[in-house]
Amino acid sequence: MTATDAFIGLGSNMADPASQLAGAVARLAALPQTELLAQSAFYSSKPVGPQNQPDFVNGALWLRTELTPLELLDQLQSIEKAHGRERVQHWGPRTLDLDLLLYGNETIASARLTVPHAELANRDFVLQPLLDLDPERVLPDGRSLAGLRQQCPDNNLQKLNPVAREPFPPG
Ligand code: A4P
Ligand code: MG
Repeated sequence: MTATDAFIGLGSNMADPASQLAGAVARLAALPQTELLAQSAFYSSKPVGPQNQPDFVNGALWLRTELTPLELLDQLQSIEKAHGRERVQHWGPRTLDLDLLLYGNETIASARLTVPHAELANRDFVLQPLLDLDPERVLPDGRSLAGLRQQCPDNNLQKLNPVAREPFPPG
């Protein structure tokens, strides 16, 4: 079975967001048939969507996995559930949101899954953590993350204290 590089976006704005993200990183690092290659810095950001909610903390992970995209989505959703995630309001507050941002160079459009993530190009709190991990990365349609970052709206991204594990290139 060949392994595929997958990038996961993490977000939280409830119940101590930075520790929600840290807990999620530990769970993602322990996924079966999956290796954690690198972790971005965490950033605070102004909410996109309803404004009457706290700021978010966002970050991203680089995984190498033998799980299929849907198997990975199942795992992400069960981790969200373990963190007490309840789906109440679209784009509303959440204890933990895990998005499959990129899966290799694949484009997926199915009922449960859109990859690359539908809002990736419009979100500095997704693009900047991805750029931390892989500044050269290009989307399946040929657009570069760096080019998208220059054009996307500003959500007052602030880098938080360095996280325990600094990004490192995959071996
Ligand atoms: N789904 C489809 N594609 C994917 C994918 N690539 N990754 C489906 C994960 N899930 C995907 O998600 C709804 C459905 O999307 C899932 O059942 C899955 O089958 P959800 O998380 O339950 O619903 P939601 O919150 O209504 O929408 P969604 O799309 O997750 O919201 P987003 O786009 O994640 O946005 N502002 C800041 N600053 N930082 C944030 O992190 N996040 C959101 C949520 C809004 N504003 C934010 C932030
Ligand atoms: Mg989501």
